Amino acid sequence: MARPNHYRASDLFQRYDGNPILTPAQWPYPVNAVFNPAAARLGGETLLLCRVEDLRGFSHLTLARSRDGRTGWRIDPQPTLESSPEYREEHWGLEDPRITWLEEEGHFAVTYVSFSRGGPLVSLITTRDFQSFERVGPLLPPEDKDAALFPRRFKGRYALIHRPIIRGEAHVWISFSPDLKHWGDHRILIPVRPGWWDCHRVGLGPQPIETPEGWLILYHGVRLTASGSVYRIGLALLDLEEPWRLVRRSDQWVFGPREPYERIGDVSDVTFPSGALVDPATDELRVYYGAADTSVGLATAPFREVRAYLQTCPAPDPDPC
Ligand code: BMA
Repeated sequence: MARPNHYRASDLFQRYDGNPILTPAQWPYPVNAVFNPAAARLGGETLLLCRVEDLRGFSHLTLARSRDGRTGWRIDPQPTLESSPEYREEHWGLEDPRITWLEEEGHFAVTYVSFSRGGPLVSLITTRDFQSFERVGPLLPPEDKDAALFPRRFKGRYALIHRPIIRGEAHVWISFSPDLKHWGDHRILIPVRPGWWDCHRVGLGPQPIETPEGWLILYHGVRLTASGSVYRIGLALLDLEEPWRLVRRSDQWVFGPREPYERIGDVSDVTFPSGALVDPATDELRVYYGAADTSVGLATAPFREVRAYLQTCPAPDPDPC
């Protein structure tokens, strides 16, 4: 096993002083929890498409907008996207979206979990303006979660990162499609690491972010402990043109539950990253995350430093088991 490097990876990201930035108390209608938001930039504003859990325990998605991505959130007065009987796969609600801008299609792709009677599965909705939406429908069968598209094709094919559970194992996978409808060439991309902080489950965080060195991936890793699961955040780098190749992976987690709003909530000890944006003017990487399945937090890091840190991370062990 690799020796620990003594760089304190947990110093890379800073929590925003005003955390949590979105809470159920701010919501314009009664809700139980607001968490795991997808992020996008549109018309000079930051958009967060939040998972909102209602008082029956079902989730829908509601949009919040802000000029600076930190304060002054304007929240849609009612659910932006909610399940309806027409979409049977959304029987128990919509959860955990991620947003990717598809340049070639000229629209945003919102991948999310539809909670069907047969289990959670990955579905796709497209939109240009976050006012009108088109449901494409399920992409892959249950049980599957934590999915996002890459913003462009690779040798003619779109690529999707997702997290099926197969034989009880929860690794991150990548799959390919010529038309965003038919998926194949499925491969394990980021496996769980037995014994490590991410031994039990791993899942994609926000949509992949392109850098000159490769695709930056933030992922959540879960360890089951005597008092429940702990959800922390790690980093990985994928090859720019062959994204099924995992080039680097952080040994250490870079962020984890520490503050009361991350440690105490509906599900304790959860930091669940799901939206990220890079501000080109300030070189700041902003990561939006669900805190204890109850509220939304913001953590920031100098983008340059995150990329430099990844270069110090080892190439992954080809046989982590
Ligand atoms: C995962 C997902 C997330 C949730 C997390 C912690 O399996 O369901 O929506 O935030 O568990 O409870």
